[in-house]
Amino acid sequence: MKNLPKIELHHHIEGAAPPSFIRDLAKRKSVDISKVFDESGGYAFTDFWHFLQVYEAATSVLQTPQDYHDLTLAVLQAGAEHGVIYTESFISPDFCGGGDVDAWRDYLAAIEAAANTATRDFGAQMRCIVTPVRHFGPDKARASALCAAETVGEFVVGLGMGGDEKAGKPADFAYAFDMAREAGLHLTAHAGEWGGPASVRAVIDDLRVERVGHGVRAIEDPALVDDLAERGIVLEVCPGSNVALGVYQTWADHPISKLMERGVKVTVSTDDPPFFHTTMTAEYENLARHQDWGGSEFATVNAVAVDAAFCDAETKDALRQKLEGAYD
Ligand code: MCF
Ligand code: ZN
Repeated sequence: MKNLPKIELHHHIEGAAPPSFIRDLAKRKSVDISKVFDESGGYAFTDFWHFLQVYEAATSVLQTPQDYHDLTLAVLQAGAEHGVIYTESFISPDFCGGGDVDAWRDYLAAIEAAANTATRDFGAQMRCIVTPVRHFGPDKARASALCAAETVGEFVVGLGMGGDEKAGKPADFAYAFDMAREAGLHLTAHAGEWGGPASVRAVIDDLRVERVGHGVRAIEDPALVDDLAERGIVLEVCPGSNVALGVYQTWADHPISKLMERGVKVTVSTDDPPFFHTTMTAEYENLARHQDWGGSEFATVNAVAVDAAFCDAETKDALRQKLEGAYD
């Protein structure tokens, strides 16, 4: 399973930082973030809202373009060890340069340089989805969307939104998403994790996204499930994240297979792998074990992911070639 080629569409750059990477940076910068770790050295959080706080505290030690360069390289290398050949990563100008376009360009250049090194050295490709943080509010989202619009291209391919689904309403962010769409960016937003099915409906209607981050609680509204299937809206499903954060109690309870059976396009990602003690290999192994997935399901999610990826057609063709026959 480990070496099979995998496509990952939902992945937060800071959330992929191993605890050791964060601990070393904190030590070098003399920042005390000991409270984010448990006794065994992993990230410690009790629920979703605590997770958001720990995420922000842990990643506060990432302060320079060089830090993001080193992080990106480490993260892509770790992914490549689990067969990940293509990643779309959420990166936020709120964390990289405070929403200032010039500073954002510096961070982006460092991240893209690391991505190019990873492609050369590990065969792992990456694209950036500029991602405002919902609980930071619409003004910051607008600044992020401007950063995205100013840097759209081969590497910066989308605008996303992560964070607390209960903060504000999607319509508050429509200006930012409209600006990004007009600049030629693809669109996705987190919903249907803590916000329930209505939150999925809202990002589709008010932000007009092509993909939904998580989206799994759509399963609670049959009409919405039919709508997602008919319109071909793709869900970036992160089962291990959902189980770790308690959206579902067990892997067997997770609705990913039901969504697939109902005709919804689903993909599989890790979200924030070290936070949730997961990897792409672990996601696939748990799906095989608890949801009875085999070659055909794995081939399908990867094919859907390539179709739904925000990169150019040539890159997609090359990915399809790498996936050809891998799950037969
Ligand atoms: O998908 C998980 C859980 N649901 C919502 N948000 C996040 C997840 N992992 C990180 N985030 C948020 C977090 O609030 O995304 C932002 C963080 O501030 C970073 S996006 C580069
Ligand atoms: Zn996420």
